[in-house]
Amino acid sequence: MGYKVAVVGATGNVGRELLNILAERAFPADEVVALASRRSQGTELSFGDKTLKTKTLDLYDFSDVDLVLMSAGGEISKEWSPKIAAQGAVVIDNSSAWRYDSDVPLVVPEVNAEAVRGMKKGIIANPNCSTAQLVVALKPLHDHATIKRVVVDTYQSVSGAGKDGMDELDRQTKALYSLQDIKEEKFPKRIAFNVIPHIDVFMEDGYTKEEWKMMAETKKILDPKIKLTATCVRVPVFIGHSEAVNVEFENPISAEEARTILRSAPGVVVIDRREAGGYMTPHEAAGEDATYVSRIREDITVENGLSFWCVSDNLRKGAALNAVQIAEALVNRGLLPGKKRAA
Ligand code: 11C
Repeated sequence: MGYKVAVVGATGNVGRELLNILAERAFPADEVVALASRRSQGTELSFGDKTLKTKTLDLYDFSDVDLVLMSAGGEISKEWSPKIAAQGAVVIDNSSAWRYDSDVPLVVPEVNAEAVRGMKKGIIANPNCSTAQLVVALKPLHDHATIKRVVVDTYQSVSGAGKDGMDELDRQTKALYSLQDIKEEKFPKRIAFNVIPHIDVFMEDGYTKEEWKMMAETKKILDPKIKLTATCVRVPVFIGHSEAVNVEFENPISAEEARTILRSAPGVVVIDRREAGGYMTPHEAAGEDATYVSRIREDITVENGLSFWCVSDNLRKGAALNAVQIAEALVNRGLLPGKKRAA
């Protein structure tokens, strides 16, 4: 018997990708239901070679659902995840609503799959996209040489801000080419042919929430002793987040050792030839599952330091793929028993 799976927020960027990935990876589901707000009722979505008609979240009865993949934002998750979990389904939530709750595991399977066993509220959190790819690359290096401090600068695509973000880049680019006025709606400044050093709200200390999330989530997933400082920047790329990462270790590690370690690390693909084009860009990572690492080199200004470049599809490893991998980790550990349903 397979599971009954509901995808909440199914019409969004990540929701659609969740349906794609469930189908691609042949997740053992007998039934997959697409749910969204009333506005989207009836919207047709692809699920493998099938078409699903979107149903309304408010009206849905979750009593025979085993697994809910939630990607409908923090407010909806705060309201619905506990209600759904109380009916016995496991919720894997893509928002930031539950990530920092000590009773909710925050999981990147390549890094801390066993943390799923710590689920106490029936909810498991998926990290922010910029954190997911970073910890996949850092984990094997941390195991080898113990990370002290990370300095990361991100180059984040507009799809991280949802479909509205993608539409704004598209609209502004067309307007520029046709000499029309540029309107800023989703982003605080023009994003077409520009970069914006601001993602999510500002915090009192001058960091943005996106930067704070990278720090807090890396500590929770990988190691609370790691110090991390981030500068998060929106760039005019549709899909794929990039990161320039500088790491200081307790113990020596050469660039060649790091390359060898990363080559056999789960979820990582090293593309690192020291020549024009011998590195990965977000355009090439879009639609792919891996976290790509390039430009690995020793930091000549510090003892035991490395710098590298890291790229991944923010809608896949940064969100939907990671959520489905968490579901697979539950299945593989017998932690998603499945409800008895009438035949
Ligand atoms: C962005 N990383 O690129 C954000 C999107 O906490 O899940 C994901 C926000 C989150 O804008």
